[in-house]
Amino acid sequence: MGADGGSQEQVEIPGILHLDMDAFFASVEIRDDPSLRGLPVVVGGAGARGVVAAASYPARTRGIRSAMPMATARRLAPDLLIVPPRGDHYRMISAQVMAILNSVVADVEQLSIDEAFLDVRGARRLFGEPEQIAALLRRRIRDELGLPSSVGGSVSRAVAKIASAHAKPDGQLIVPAADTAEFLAPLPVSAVSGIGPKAVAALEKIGVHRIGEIRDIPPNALARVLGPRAPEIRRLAEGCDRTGLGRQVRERSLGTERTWDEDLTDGDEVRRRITMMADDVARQLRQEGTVARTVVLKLRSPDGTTITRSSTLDQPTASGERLREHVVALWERERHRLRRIRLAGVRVTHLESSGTAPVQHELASRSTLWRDLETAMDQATSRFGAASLSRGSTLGPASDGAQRTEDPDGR
Ligand code: TTP
Ligand code: MG
Ligand code: MG
Repeated sequence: MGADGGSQEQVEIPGILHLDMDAFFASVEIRDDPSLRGLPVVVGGAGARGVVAAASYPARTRGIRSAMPMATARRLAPDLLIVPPRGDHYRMISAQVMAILNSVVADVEQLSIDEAFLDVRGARRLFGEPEQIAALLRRRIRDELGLPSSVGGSVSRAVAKIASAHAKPDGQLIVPAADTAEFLAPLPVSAVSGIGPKAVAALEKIGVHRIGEIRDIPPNALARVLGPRAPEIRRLAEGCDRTGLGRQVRERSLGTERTWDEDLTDGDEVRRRITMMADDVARQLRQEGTVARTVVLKLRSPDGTTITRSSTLDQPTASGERLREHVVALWERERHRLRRIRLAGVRVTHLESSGTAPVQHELASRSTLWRDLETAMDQATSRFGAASLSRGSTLGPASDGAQRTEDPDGR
């Protein structure tokens, strides 16, 4: 670790923490009424249609879980103690928990009422290594609020979340970067947040039960089962995920679209327009320091028929050249469906901060070339305005000689 110098070393510190309160609503009720301690307690509606919101750990040893019908819980534990929920009270205590986290760590991203991600890499000088910071946070929550919590730590938010679940109840587990794949390997695939029952069933069909087995599945087969998230989940299984905070905004998208007064009927013209849009979107990505994993092409004909097609990249990118390749390929595939185009749009989703996204290793020299070129274009654009520059292939035949001619019909 740390062989590649300062910033690499910084990335390899397991300083992404996930803190989650243990049996949150139930623990609050037990704190406020100590006679409940050690008993099978649930918080939830006691009526015929009641559901378990939270179950104390003694209730869990009887098989009781959140979201279970109360009738089922009662059957599992006839001595069950049911406490009606007090939403405002839990929200107030949640705010107290978050205040403690924010008093120690600058980068806190609250995820739900009882959990947050923290990036503690900047807090080390003041408070020590991630293990010590995790212990400090848990101790303060215990001392000041009388509540148990658990913390997981890793180089990646996804692994930190798995580690906190692993550490429960009332524990902490910090997974060093080099041990990540080994830690994940024996865990069931359902431990990965976002792999739901459907994906679990599909993975089982191809013989994958544990996270480690994901590594043995060829990329194409995995993509068929997991869709666009396949590359991300493979990287996770390989211990290579480095996604930090701020990914909560991932459903954000960014893009541009245009409607024309006169329909576009010339396919090459459409192609030039969407190429320019891809460049524009890439420039927006670079301006805000993000990279995108998915690019979406939208086309509408005058009669309102709309086609939306997306393509997932193996590596997230902010390169106009990469986006262009995908958008043009989508267009080539769909162009026979729409004779006239009234509206076209290019949009990117699955955004990540470019600081935390994996570096693009493959095609290093070519993509470096493009990145340099595109950075130069950004600088020129900010000095002279967007109209001053566009790539050769958007300009049509005259200037195309300067470009590589990957374009199948050469214009
Ligand atoms: P969780 O953190 O998912 O669960 P938990 O804190 O009860 O237990 P754990 O120790 O496993 O973290 O949810 C936090 C609170 O959100 C939980 O105490 C009650 C509420 N909640 C519901 O109301 N319904 C649900 O289905 C779930 C999962 C949680
Ligand atoms: Mg919890
Ligand atoms: Mg939670």
